Amino acid sequence: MSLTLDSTPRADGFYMPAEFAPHVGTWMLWPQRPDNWRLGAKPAQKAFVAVARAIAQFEPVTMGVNHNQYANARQMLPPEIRVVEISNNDSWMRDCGPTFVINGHGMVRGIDWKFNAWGGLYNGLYFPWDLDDMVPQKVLEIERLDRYQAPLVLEGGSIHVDGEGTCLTTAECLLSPGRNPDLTQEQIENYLKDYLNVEKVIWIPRGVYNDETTGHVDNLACFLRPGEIALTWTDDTADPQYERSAEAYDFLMSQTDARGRRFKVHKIHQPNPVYITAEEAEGVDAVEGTLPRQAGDRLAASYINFYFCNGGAIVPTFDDPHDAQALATLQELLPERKVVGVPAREILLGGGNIHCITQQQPRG
Ligand code: KQY
Repeated sequence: MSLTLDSTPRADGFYMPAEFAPHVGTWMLWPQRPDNWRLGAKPAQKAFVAVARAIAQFEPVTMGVNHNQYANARQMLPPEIRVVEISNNDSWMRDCGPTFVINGHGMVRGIDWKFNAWGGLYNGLYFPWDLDDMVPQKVLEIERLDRYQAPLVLEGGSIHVDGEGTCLTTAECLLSPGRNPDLTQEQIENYLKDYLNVEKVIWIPRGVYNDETTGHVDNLACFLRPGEIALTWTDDTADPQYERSAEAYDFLMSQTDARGRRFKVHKIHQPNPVYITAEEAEGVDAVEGTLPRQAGDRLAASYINFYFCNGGAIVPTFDDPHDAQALATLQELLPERKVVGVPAREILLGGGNIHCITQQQPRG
């Protein structure tokens, strides 16, 4: 049975654990829409398979797939990956999927946020998004987990928690007019406190330059452990990312977390600027209502968009001279895990990266 509850996680003693806490598995969705993924999503499907395989070395993976791609996904994915039919508009499980919460007694529930494709009719990235919006309910039904319905438009990529009372987000994203224009910052913060059960929300001003999510935090910064943050960085003062990363660094250094700790911030140098080629742009169908892809557009490439799984960290690589340093630095910072690089340009071309296409289901 999966009930819809009318209380909040905070009222019931549930909270969102950090991504680096133990998982029972990972959820993903299969890419297919030709107006977002080039060449009918064939290259993206291979990249998603590589990510799923990398995660499956560490924990079980479930792939949700539309009915008309079931046979193809089943055949492309190894047998240890569970494939289930879940209708969806696109494949961003981090953003449209449930946020799982746990209590201290082994129980797990899910938060079903409102999803409007990163900005609804104001500046959303495609229309419609009704199938994506039903993904949390379906995942929770499959797992027989109870569901909280949050009265807030929010994607999972716009929040990170340390599991000890602190939430990281960006003002650029959560205060953007396409999401909750009728709510004040204080009201949004109170919802985050009630649903994630956190004590403190850290509002970093802006996310990554040209990020089509309007500045999701998961591309800019993440917790490595309580009190420690990794931040995407560039030393090139002429790069528009420089002032965003410098602003985030200065801001984070001025803050303390819910337990009063000052943050230790580790800079991870970004890849060289990545642009869509003419060939890549031509491979994407032009559809009114979907964000167009144009040759020369700068993509929001960042190593921070990586995913923690049990004993591992799956990190995007870009065939870039900075790849090796990013992997080595993350490995040094996460000695208890195996850091695995997966080529991710095809995922980046769709507007996100490895963190955006994955969703952890925590162990209760
Ligand atoms: O979380 C993300 N980065 C997803 C972006 C959606 C892109 C749709 N084109």
